[in-house]
Amino acid sequence: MKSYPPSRPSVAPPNGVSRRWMLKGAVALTALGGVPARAALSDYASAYRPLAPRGHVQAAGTPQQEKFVARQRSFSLMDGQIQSDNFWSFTDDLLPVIRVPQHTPLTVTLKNELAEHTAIHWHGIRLPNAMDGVPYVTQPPIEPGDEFTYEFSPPDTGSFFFHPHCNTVEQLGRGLFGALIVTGDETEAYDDEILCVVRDWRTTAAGDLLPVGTDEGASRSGTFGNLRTTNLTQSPAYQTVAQGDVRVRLMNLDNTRVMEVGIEGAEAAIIAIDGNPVSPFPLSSWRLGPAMRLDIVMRMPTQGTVKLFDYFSAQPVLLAAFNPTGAPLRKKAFDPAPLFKSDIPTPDLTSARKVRFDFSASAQTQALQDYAAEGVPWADELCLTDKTFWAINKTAWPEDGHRQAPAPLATLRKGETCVMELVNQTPHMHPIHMHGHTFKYLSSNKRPLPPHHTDTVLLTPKERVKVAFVADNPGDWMFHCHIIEHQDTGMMGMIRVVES
Ligand SMILES: [Cu+2]
Repeated sequence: MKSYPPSRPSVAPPNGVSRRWMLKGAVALTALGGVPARAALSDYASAYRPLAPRGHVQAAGTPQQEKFVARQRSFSLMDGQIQSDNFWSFTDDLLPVIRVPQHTPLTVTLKNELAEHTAIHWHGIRLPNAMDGVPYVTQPPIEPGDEFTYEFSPPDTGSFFFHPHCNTVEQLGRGLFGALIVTGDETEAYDDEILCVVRDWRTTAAGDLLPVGTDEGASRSGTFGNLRTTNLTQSPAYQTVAQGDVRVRLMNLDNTRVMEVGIEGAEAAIIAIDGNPVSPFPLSSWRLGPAMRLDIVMRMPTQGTVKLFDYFSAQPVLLAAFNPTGAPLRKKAFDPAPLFKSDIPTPDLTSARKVRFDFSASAQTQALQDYAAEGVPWADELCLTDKTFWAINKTAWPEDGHRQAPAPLATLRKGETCVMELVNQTPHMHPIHMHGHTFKYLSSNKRPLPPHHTDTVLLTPKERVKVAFVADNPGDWMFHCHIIEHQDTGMMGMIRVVES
């Protein structure tokens, strides 16, 4: 076994960037000490071309069908450092990647050959409620031996992913996940594209999987893995890419880890956040909680290695390294092609309903599994744990002492704009995700960020963030922290959107 963090190759920071490298390390260290890195809005100022107006309607492609079989499989990663016949995956590829054009009908049939029920939630996709993949809430659990077919046409372009929504610590922890890329957002083709899926694995000394969380982790920042991977190889992953403007689709698909990413050795710009196009602005560093994605364009140099770092660690961790190949493709100064604007409805802030959510520790400690023992239809031992450490508005999922489905945290009328104030009362970070809708980021009391849309808002300790969205998608939608152990131990609720 190698020590943790994994040893990096003996490369020094690129010439000329050592000071920046050191500074960012210092920022990360400061943040680890509980003081989040601060940035001013001016740090995100950009002279690049802004987001392109939608201006065209993407034609749907040929309907696409996928067949998944969730079951136990054997995989060996990192030259055998992780070797287990007890991975759980959707396909014979541990990391399935679906690419589908925007608005194209996508059909995914999931056969469950696990020994427990499962489902697929399509993170960030604004789809019909019945396709959202939350057992008991949007569909019956897919029991062992059963099948369920998901059918939807992704309305938004971008970098998304999917995973189960019960016993998620274990099911996602053992490998039930994949990437969903919805194409059709590029105004000009980039010269190359790279998918970077970053996640940790917890293993025994022998390399077998240890997917379960711990009470200690669940009640704090979460349980961290001991081996870091990029695209299922040991970080850093090395890749050869074209000498031009290269798109990187970076996904943090870890259960727990918050990263602060940056690129050294190339000019780089952020072009999309959680899949949602933004007017390109320079990438200095960007913080990504679990489930968060970032699309970057970098101008590859004619020579030299470009490095993707996670600075949110005692020492910066090299996640990936890119080496240029072929002939130079771009001669003009770096000005990344912007993406097409998304079709996310514009919130009407003048008539918005304002709702405040406080994320805090929970006062509840009672066992909850007796709900399942009593046959409560919406609950079982896979969807509940026997611990509640966390709460939203003092309510843990499920509500204390009630023998009924938890009441919605809020009920919204279809079409109304909701402004949410998300208040983190804890000393920990929480990436807050809502299903079926996409937030417009409005403001923060600590960490002002440029205008963008997002499906997962990272709250730093004691931070207050305001977001807005149009509640245009009827149904019961989960609203929860995406540090999976926090979700599983109470920091989860539901928001109902009703036909007016
Ligand atoms: Cu959390």
